[in-house]
Amino acid sequence: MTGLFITLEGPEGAGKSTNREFLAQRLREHDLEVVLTREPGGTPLAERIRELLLAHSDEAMAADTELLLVFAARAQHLAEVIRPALQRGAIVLCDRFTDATYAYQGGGRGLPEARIAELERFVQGDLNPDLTLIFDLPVEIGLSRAAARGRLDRFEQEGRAFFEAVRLAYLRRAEALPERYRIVDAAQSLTQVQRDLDSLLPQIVERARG
Ligand code: T5A
Repeated sequence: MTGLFITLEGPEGAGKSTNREFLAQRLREHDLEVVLTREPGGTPLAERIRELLLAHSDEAMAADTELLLVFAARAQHLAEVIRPALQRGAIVLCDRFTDATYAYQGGGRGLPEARIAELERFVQGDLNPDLTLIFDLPVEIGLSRAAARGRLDRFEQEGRAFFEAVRLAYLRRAEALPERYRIVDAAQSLTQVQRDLDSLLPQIVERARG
């Protein structure tokens, strides 16, 4: 694999989608090939699994079903989009990846980390992000940004304790592996967040050029 795999993570409404576009534009100004994608989703089949995951339903979804659906979508996304892009040397900018599984299914739903790690090995082998940007912000700010956008999806309707656990799980992962993670203060104004991203740009460009 010669490309660069960058993931954007964080709780609801942290600004991942907004800043994914911004980063892609900046990297393209350096004549780098950027593939923008997201999870769950990123291929037609994986987007259909995303719909199942986010939709409200009369039947409660078991936590293990949720976990397996997330990894089923990921297997498809890796095969169809991520691995081919990395193999041809592109930068893959992915809105959420397996850190989200550790945060939401692990932290939020309380599933054992070892179960997630087992599926991670099975689906990804030794492929992991080269760099993960965690957009961190207090839960209430993120939820109010998400709520301002309209109807809440199945995850967004969870209570505050769920999202506090999600945030904590992200921060713990970043603390355990500081060389892979950068924490971005997403509670700041968008202008300031993007200034912080600009300051990370030279090292990303350098790594992408290998
Ligand atoms: N999920 C996902 C799992 O449970 N397990 C997994 O393994 C994976 C991969 C969908 C859900 O799936 C779950 C987690 C999620 O609940 P998603 O669509 O990526 O994943 O989830 P969301 O977090 O819901 O996406 P959002 O669109 O809500 O959040 P973003 O992308 O972080 O935020 P964004 O950029 O859309 O911004 C939200 C609003 O805030 C404004 C924007 O303009 C926008 O209106 N905004 C700011 N306002 C003020 N100041 C700033 N700095 C701002 N930045 C953005």
